[in-house]
Amino acid sequence: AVAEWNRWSEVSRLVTPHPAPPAVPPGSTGPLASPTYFWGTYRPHVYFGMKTRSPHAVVTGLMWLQHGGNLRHTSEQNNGVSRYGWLMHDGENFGVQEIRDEGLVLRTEFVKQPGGDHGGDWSWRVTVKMEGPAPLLSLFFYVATDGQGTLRPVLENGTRLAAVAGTAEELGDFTLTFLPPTGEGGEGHKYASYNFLAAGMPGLHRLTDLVRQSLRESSVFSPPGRPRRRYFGVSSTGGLPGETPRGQLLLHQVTLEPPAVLEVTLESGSAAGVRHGRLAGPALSAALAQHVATFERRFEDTFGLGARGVSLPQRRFAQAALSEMLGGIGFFHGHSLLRSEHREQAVPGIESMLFTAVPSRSCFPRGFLWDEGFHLLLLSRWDPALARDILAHWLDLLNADGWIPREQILGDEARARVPPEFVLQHSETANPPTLLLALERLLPDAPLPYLRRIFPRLRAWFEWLNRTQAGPEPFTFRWRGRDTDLERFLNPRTLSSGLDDYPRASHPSAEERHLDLRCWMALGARVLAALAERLGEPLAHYRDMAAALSDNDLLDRLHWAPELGTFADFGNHSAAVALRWHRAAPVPGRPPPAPQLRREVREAPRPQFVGALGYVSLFPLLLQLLRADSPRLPALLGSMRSEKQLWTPFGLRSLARDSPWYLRRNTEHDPPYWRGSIWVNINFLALRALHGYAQAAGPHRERAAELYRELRHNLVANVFQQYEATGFLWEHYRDSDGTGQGCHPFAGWSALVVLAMAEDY
Ligand code: 6A9
Repeated sequence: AVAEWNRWSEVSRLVTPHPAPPAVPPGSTGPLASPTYFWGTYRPHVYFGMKTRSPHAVVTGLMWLQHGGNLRHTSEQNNGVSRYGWLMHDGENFGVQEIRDEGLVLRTEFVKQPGGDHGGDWSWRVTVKMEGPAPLLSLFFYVATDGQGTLRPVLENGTRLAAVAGTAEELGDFTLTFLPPTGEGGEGHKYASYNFLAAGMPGLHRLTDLVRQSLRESSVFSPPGRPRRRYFGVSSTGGLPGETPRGQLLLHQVTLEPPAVLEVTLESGSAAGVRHGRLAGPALSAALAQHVATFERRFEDTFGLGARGVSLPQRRFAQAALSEMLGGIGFFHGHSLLRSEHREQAVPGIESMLFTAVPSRSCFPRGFLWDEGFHLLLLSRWDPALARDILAHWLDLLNADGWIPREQILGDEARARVPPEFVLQHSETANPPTLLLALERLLPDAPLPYLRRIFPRLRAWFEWLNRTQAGPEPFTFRWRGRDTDLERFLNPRTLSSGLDDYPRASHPSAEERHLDLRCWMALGARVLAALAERLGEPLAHYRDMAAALSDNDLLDRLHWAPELGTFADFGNHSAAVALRWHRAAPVPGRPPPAPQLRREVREAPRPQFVGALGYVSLFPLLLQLLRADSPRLPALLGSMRSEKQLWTPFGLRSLARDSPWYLRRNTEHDPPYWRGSIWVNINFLALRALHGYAQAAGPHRERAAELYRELRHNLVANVFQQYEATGFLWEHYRDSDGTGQGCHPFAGWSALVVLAMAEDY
């Protein structure tokens, strides 16, 4: 009975919010407290859309269809949309995006205008042009409710949805107006056909299907004096059968031949008294021009790239990298699905809301814990208040134990984009505490009341890490939740570390000590000590811990591998492992069994240091725990600069070229990931550290300065060159030729290149 009770209480703690007062004060995200952050492009998983920061927000969005092609809506990769991304976005009031889709060029712009008590007004302008022959093009503008609010269509001539009058809880009354299209440059009348759809909204993740299923090739486009053409138009006879609606969808379809300019305005009922005319046409052009000028000025004031003589194409690239991160900020609501060691079935997590940037609008349009710390390094330079707000949202995800799930898959829309095997968040799984890296930067200018609110939560989170990820000996740490299936992987992964397939001890065990985690804990203790000091709270605990974890002799004793000449993990390890094809014995009368790739261990594992030179080995340098006069620095700098090991003309590769795991697959289906590729987040840490060592007096200062200069040049030049060639930032870059790899666009931590360009660490 006692065991039963314990199990029950552990599961219930898992889904109980932490008792500390919320870091985001109740009401502070709403339209009265934060009017300029109420509406935003907080739907990074669609090419163009906006919503409010409300739990059951009204959402707006755009789909388009080149007749004969595919319906476009959610941000994808490799679907023929060869480029998309925000060229300018200030994270608050304005943005300009360019999309290229098989000869079609769309420019999507928005401007917000304050006024009233419900987040003010906004306007959209969508400009479409064709490079090459112009097919018939349909643009679908929609508005939907999800759980609350009502929408009323205002029709013109029975088929043109001229406006939508709506009302919702936090948003109040509003009017969305679809202005008639005009020609290029906003001139003249543009011939167009119209369709409209009013339907029950079965869930936001079903929107694309709903619209696709309602298309019928029965509409006719008949411009005066020209041939008539049939096209696919939405019709209420279509739709998804048998689903109970969660809200309403109203959709306005405009069909025309590019070029054209289309404008949409949202006017808030409560701004009626303060508005000076509608924000459309020439007024919208003027507002956009003014925002562009302000953005340019603010970008230069913040990063000073012009003053350093950075070329215009590189400056445009840097603006786009920052803008994609800002335009990638989302507002999510819902709960995660959790796996507890104490329960068979998935446990629904705490109902929460999260305001966060995302690593990638196409592949990973949701929050990731350690990615966010890197995002905040950049965001905190552009808009410290925004960065503080995002950090506070993350800290409010803390449960009673002090745990924050690594990947935030909140709600159906987010869940629809994740393969089922990745959905469950495991309650023993940590992730590097990079939020503290960001806090270290925010600390000097952050208001005390804010710091006071977040302190208890940071403390609880750090204590959770300290308690649950403790290693086998004092002052050692071990990532929990490594893969346990020993036959399946060349090297069992360590997803919690963020470095997924980076080679660790071949046989996961409780004896392991992980170097990177120990360094993260040293950094965490240092930042908490600084925070406690700023608040006048007791700090001895953190100061002592930081001192112990930064003690270079102790670090040497626990992690310096004399036989390898580097720092390393320690664990039960065999270097003699390989994947081999296996065929089970055939059973008579049955088809021959399919061969399987299985791991063979040719030499028994034993407790030893793990010889896998790469990012993990560099951590004492990366987080600047090594003293500037450390006798270990030359070895680390040497491995960094060696082309046989980590150096490439494009940045530092993740794993040494002479490592047995270099570019090795982990299973038949898992290509190498952190086994050679160049990752911008770690290269950024390297630059930051080299910059630090180049500034500190010590015997290795010159060498550090030299590496710093070369590495910065290589990294920036390659990420820029790949952007010019492909139009995207990428998840990681191939070490042999610098080619962008993995997901794109990936303006998460790859956008840190902006700080490297600005030499702002
Ligand atoms: C898979 C498949 C397209 C992996 O950037 C987010 C994370 C990092 O935190 C981590 O360090 N990425 C890195 O190793 C991507 C993780 C994606 C996991 C979900 C779903 C979707 O199909």
